[in-house]
Amino acid sequence: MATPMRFLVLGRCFHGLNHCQSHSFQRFKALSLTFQSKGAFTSSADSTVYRIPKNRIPAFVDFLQIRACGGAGGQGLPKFGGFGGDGGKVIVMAKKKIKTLRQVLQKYPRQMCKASTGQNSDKFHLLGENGEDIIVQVPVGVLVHRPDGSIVDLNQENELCVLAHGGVGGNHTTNFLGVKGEENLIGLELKLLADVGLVGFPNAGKSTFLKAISRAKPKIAAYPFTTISPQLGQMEYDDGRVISVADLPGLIEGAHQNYGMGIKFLRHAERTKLLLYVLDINPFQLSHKYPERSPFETLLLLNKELDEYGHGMVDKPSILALNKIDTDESGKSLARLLDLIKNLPASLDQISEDLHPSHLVQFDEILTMSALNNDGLTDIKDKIREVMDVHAELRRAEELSKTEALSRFENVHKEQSKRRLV
Ligand SMILES: Nc1nc2c(ncn2[C@@H]2O[C@H](COP(=O)(O)OP(=O)(O)O)[C@@H](O)[C@H]2O)c(=O)[nH]1
Ligand SMILES: [Mg+2]
Repeated sequence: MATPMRFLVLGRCFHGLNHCQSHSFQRFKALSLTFQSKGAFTSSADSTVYRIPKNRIPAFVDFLQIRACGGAGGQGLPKFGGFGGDGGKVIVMAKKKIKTLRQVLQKYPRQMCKASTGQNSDKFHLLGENGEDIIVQVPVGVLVHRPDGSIVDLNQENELCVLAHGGVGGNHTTNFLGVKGEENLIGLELKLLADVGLVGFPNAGKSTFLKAISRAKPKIAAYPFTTISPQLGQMEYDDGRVISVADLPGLIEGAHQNYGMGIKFLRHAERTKLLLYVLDINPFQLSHKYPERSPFETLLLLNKELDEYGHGMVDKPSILALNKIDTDESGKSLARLLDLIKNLPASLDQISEDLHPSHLVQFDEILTMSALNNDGLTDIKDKIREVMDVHAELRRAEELSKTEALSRFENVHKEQSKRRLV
């Protein structure tokens, strides 16, 4: 069933501030949300590190503030012209073995990293030794927000960035006094690096799918918001290839307008190579406050939410998985839905305008499955791989043609300058 279809959606995002049980947790969230909406935070506004209370560490930490203090320089010895050692630096380094920011928080519970001071000069050691650097190991995929607003992306093993330089050791230019080290408030933001992102409204069967195709053990239940933090799973193929899948929970109608918490997790989908839209083929009602939506309306709404979020979500390679086909014994519900999808955009006329996304997603494949009964999953796995490879090939060809065009241009340019010389 390979019906490529045009679907709608784009815009700005807002972040929801809710589901906070305590004041302190609220503050942490507010902080991380301020930072999310600003894209960076200023050192003046956030002069104190917000400490995550030890008894309330969230299961999934995707933003962490750290105070980084470079070591002070050691004192020089003016009498003998001795130099103090330089203070140590605080460095952050991406390491594959570190999987979460929670691990970083556990290692530095005070959210403070202080490098050691340079050694003072004395008459036996005229040149004081430099202070030791501190290397904070973080997961690959962390973005470092520096106080000047710049962002450093650590997406390769061993990539590093200096958070705070140490002070210079005392010497003749400093009157032999050691200089204080830098003190910076740094934001560490984790964006998961997964190949595939699962998007869908609550109860669609995302966690069930993730559990069925990987060894991940997400919580599954027949009520919305069972999964409250992103879950990662590895999907293995017979030839040994592994594709990682992230379940991004909680998208709901109006998420981009501050409802729910789903949009907060969408940033983890920004780096995925493919989005798998999981849609229940049965009508869906989040709660009595919301109207019941037909599967087609739910699909449009999902498209709309992703469009409003922006960041090119609707332009990503995507597959639509129509789930719970086991519940549709007569096949009527599925047939109706496919019919509506096939007749887009004409079928939009039957739907209220406020559900229309402004850009329709272009699905590479539309497939059916029953995540619960393991039905159709092999097909989906194969298609995911195929679509990812086709798009990777297209990207490569695009880049190649760009470089070729560039080198052709350079050759012409060289020829012309030669002619001018003659
Ligand atoms: N009949 C049926 N139920 C399913 C299927 N997939 C998921 N469910 C059920 O739908 C409910 C919500 O599933 P879950 O995976 O937690 O949804 P999520 O909120 O999208 O993660 C659970 O009760 C699942 O057992 C399916 O293919 N068929
Ligand atoms: Mg779930």
